[in-house]
Amino acid sequence: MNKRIETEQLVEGLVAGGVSRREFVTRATALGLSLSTISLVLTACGKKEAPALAAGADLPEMEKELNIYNWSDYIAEDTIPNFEKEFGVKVTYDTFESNEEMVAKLQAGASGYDIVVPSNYIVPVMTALTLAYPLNKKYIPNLTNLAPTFADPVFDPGLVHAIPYQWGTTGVAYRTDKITTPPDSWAIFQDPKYKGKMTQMDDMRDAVGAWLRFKGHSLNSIDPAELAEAKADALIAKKNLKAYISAPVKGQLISGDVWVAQLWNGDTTQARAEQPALGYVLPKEGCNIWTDSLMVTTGAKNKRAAHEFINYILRPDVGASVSNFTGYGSPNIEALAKMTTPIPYPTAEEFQRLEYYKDLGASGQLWDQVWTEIKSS
Ligand code: N2P
Repeated sequence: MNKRIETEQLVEGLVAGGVSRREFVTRATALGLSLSTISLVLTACGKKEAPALAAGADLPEMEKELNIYNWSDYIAEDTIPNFEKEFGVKVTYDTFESNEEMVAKLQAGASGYDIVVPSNYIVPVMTALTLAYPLNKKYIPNLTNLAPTFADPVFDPGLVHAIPYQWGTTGVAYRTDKITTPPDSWAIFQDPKYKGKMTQMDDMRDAVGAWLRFKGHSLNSIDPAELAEAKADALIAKKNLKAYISAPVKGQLISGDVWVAQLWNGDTTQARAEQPALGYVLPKEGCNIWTDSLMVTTGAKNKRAAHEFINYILRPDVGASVSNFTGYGSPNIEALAKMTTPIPYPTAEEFQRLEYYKDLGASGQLWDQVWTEIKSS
């Protein structure tokens, strides 16, 4: 059956009540609908099967286990062992490479994860999908350590579901011994001189967003003509790319298999510890800034331990040690003061080149289509 007709029938089933919300999410995901589209439809159809969760409910005594699902290379080596020792909690720790991978795992059900780490634009989507548990602030007194910029974020006003963990940018990492003039534009990926030595992120928002900015458009554009233009530019670049790959590209930058990679600032800093000939630039056309947050899942079996972990991360010394390892900015103002190389929040001038992702709403479907066409051609 044609995808459009199947999608329409699925939405009709949801509206008529023949298709449950859970079944809708499973089938819509299988049809390739974006998370933002799914959440938009669910929101429009009300939340009958998922009554609003009581915020601020009292939690039981500390549990003995905690299951965390975080981005790779995104915590200091001693953060988890120290928590386990101090609180007598056994932590199971798994990693993911993209927001989509993480949400898909939760939607599949029974993941067992108590804490996950979504990026800003995914927080409202997860809230609409009722995957996020409303936090009880009484168990998180260290919240007062958050810098004012992070204390009431647009993606979660009042910090109801998500507590800022790290922030960073998605720019360009390059080997300073191979590319002697710092690349100042996304145009580098279209230069055949470095064919086979370059990579872009394996992430729809990053890979397409770069080309939108390249032509002076917003990273959040939903204009079909602008997206068609971005697709054309992405395809010119694709001829020169070795792969679409995210965090794991670090090893290839270190070895010299890759010379130029679209990458996050902190992961570049981590790679630089092993390969000093690594630079990082924010292209002049602009790029993405993001905030990732700690979120307790609705299905968490260890909610008290999850709250305790968030409060622990918000300690100044723990926050500083996390950011010293990851190379990312800390939203914790007390931690910043203790960091070896504190990363200052961007100035207003720098912000003119930076943009946060926003949820794409129903246009997520158009983006999905553009990304699928880029990857398959
Ligand atoms: C972890 C970097 C994750 C940041 N390696 C993506 N928002």
